[in-house]
Amino acid sequence: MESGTETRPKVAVVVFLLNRYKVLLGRRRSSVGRDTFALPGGHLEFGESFEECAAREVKEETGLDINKIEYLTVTNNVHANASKPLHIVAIFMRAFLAQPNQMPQNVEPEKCEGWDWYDWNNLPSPLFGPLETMARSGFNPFPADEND
Ligand code: 8DG
Ligand code: MG
Ligand code: MG
Repeated sequence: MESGTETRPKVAVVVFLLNRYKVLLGRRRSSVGRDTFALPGGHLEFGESFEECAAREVKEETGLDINKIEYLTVTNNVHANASKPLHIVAIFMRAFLAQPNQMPQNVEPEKCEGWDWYDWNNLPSPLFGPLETMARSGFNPFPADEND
């Protein structure tokens, strides 16, 4: 196998951080999905639970503390057009702010232009591919009883 080519899929954990009817999104500066709006998240580390990975990635990328972390769904994504082909199994979680008045910080400015809250009914464009596909399919990350 050519050096630098991935030989196995990677596992990523991605978080719908919910606040009223808004989600936290940031415009990516990373090579995969550059300039698109995406959720906080990153790669599962050895020995981590999905919940631990969600809390760690959100903290590392936004400085926010989250709770009520729950599994939602999984997608299988082959990014054939990336500079280096990538195959990612993405575990989607949802969570809420541990302290409701926390403000997101752009802790990794080399990877993200900044974080902001976006209304689920008025999402920015372009969304990162896997997120775009989910939103278009009618997927809704909010708990069934959340209606404000
Ligand atoms: P790490 O070094 O912190 O572990 O990784 P990262 O730099 O934070 O990874 P990432 O690219 O932000 O996320 C890993 C993969 O997750 C990404 O390459 C593709 C997949 N992924 C999706 N949807 C989303 C999404 O909405 N947001 C993020 N961040 N990743 C997503 O399939
Ligand atoms: Mg990360
Ligand atoms: Mg990330």
